[in-house]
Amino acid sequence: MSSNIRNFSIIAHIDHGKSTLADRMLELTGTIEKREMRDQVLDRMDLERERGITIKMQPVRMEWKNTQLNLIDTPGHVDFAYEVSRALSAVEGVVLLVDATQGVEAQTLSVLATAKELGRVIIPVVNKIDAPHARTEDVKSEISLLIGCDEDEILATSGKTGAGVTELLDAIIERIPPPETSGDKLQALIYDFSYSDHRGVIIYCRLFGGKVSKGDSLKLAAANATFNALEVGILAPDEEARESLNEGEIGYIVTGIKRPGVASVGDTLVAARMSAPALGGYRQPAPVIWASVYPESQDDLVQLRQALERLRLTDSSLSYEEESSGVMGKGFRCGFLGMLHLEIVVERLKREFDLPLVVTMPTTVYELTLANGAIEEIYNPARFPDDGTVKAVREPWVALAVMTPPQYLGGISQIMFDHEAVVGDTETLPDGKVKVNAEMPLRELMRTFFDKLKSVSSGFASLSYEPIGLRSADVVRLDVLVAEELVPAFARIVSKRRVGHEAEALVENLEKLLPKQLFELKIQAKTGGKIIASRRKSAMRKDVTGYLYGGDITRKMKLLEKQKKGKKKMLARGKVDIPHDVFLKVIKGGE
Ligand SMILES: Nc1nc2c(ncn2[C@@H]2O[C@H](COP(=O)(O)OP(=O)(O)OP(=O)(O)O)[C@@H](O)[C@H]2O)c(=O)[nH]1
Ligand SMILES: [Mg+2]
Repeated sequence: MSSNIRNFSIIAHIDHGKSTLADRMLELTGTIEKREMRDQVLDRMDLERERGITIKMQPVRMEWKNTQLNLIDTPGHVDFAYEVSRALSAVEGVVLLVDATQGVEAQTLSVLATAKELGRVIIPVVNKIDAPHARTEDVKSEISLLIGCDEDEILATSGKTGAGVTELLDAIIERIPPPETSGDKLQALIYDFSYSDHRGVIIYCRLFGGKVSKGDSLKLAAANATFNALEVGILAPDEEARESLNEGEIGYIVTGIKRPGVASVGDTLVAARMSAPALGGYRQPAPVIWASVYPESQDDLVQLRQALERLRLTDSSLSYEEESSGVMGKGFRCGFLGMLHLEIVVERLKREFDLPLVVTMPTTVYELTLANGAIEEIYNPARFPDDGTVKAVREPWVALAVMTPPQYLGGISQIMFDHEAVVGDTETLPDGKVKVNAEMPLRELMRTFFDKLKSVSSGFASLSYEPIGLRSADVVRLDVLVAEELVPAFARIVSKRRVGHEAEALVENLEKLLPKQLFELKIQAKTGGKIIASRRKSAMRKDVTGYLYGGDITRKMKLLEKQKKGKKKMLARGKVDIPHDVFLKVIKGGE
């Protein structure tokens, strides 16, 4: 049976055309009718469609020349590398795409390394060959040097026109081996989930051995939880129920489990009796940055906890822990894989669960040695001591590889200097691009370094990084006061050499973003007990409700009454309402 199955993934640097190529495969194999087709059809979340990026891996079953093809599309953004590694543990081979107009980029190297490490068969492909600036032949030779293959092993495709896609589907059947199976006993690796109120947790898995049918009694090995399969089926790309799933296949199983925290990615699904041993599983991803998320009203705390539990089912790289802060009450300290991940999670919480939230400035972790010798880890800037009780601070650093055409080196050196990078050696690659190796504090990488890199290189430079441990840090806490009240959510930890500049930029930005009040608004930045920057925002000229309601005093009173109620609920706020989007903008701006 499984000799007619091929499991593969498409991997590439961001935007090199993975999802668009998948569209053409779905069309050619007749999986999706042409009239039902839309661009990047596998990008199913609203957020993915709006931003034109893939956030979650997405499996889909196709049929080609009597062979069952299970494709898993993967995201290309560096924050979602964990999705790629999970997808790759469910497949035997990969299609490695390289954009013919861009050539090999930083993430090309890192996804290739992941595929090699796992011993996956690699089919190299030059994509976007239709594009006016395609350098198909040059890029072929870059790839052949990179992976040490012959140029004639490299395929050429266009996800836009469909050129070369038939040949690619044939090559997948020829070059990628059918799944090897581990025997008759059920052994399925869980690589993802979804959740529905009616059906509970829905498991997405790859069967390495055995078979699972509707009604079977099953067990999650690590969680030691049993359940009956309420439904089994495949994703095409919508769920399609089947009688059973067989060894080597990829599909879904409806569990009915509604308790949170039972199912985890990387667990093995086995038969409830006579069970096979668990499979290898996955490494837990290590969060890179943390931010605290508080409900605007403490009444929503339980709801926020539920929302996070729910979200974690579909995003296993999110981690969180309850915490409480004096001013803001109870909330959650959440760990993220990067700034984009943070932004996506906050946006999803807001949209999918409709919760007004306060999110603190994201920060990396700091290891403090206190005057009494005790060692403490700080994840929340508002808790960073500001009173001289700290003897030493260490913070995480990363090793960075930047690939760029040489003409942008000047600009890149400048931003590296601004971001406290220690620049190492540079190499010139076969295509003339330069690879710069450097080390920098993770804090500085998170301070919009990536956006600046893109802008000084007109989008041509690319970046990958990995953690290299803790180093000593020269940082202080910077506080913000609005109308003479501390706003803990705006507190941040900044390097001493930049504190003045950062304070100025911050008050200036807030002056722009905060809405006018009925009184003159004071916005101040403070460090070590001293105000170091300050701005005043002038008061509103007249009562705006006046003209809106044409003097209808009862309606106006009602409105004011309503506002008063709203305000009472808002624990995180003082005299001044700080709108949610201001929080988000300040955090995103990173300055
Ligand atoms: N000219 C041309 N443009 C393409 C082709 N394939 C994709 N594009 C364009 O490239 C952009 C990115 O395409 P996607 O398919 O979303 O790329 P991706 O690799 O899935 O991106 P991520 O999932 O975010 O990493 C879109 O604007 C596409 O229209 C192609 O074959 N030719
Ligand atoms: Mg995509």
